[in-house]
Amino acid sequence: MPFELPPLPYAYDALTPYIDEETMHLHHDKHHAAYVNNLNTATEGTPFANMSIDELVRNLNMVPDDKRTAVRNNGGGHYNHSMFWEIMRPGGGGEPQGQIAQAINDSFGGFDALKTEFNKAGVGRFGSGWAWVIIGSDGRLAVVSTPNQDNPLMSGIAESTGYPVFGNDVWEHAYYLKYQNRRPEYLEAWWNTVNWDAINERYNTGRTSMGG
Ligand code: MN3
Repeated sequence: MPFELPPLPYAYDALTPYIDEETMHLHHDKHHAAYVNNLNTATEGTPFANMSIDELVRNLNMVPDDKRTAVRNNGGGHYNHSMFWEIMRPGGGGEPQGQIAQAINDSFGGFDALKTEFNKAGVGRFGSGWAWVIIGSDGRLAVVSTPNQDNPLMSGIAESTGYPVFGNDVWEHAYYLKYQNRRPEYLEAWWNTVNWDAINERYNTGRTSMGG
């Protein structure tokens, strides 16, 4: 099978009390696994099966019409969740570190302002989707949100495009067992899980890929 479910890079209970163990099992072992399986079914026997997931979500316009929706939803799901596990860690959170800290100050005027804008984007996403911090075409960071499993690499398809430095999953499957309908509480608590080292790595990758 060309696309594979990456193992969770820490224990299932490692993000407690912010994200509970049962949610992590369901989210990784069932939801993410389903995106990978469905993506493999949709791309089986096609050249898209040999692309990296990054390349695939950047080139959805190359996918034939009859497969594009399946690849958009499940390829997006695979990319987004692979990113999501990476940019969290046990003992995470705190103030931004490294180059991203400066970029946050330059683009938002400070971390508190970023959190306010990001949480608002997450609360404001009707139904299911993601809140993101992207590198925009002007090279600055910006907060956007996308519906479903779209992501900002899907140029020509997503509502907002750019390089996704990090994002938070606001589908109910990400938080409902612990937070029920309290999405704002989940968004606030989630900052205690972020892995600034991994976010700095993605920031550098994004700057390189955008030619800046
Ligand atoms: Mn999810």
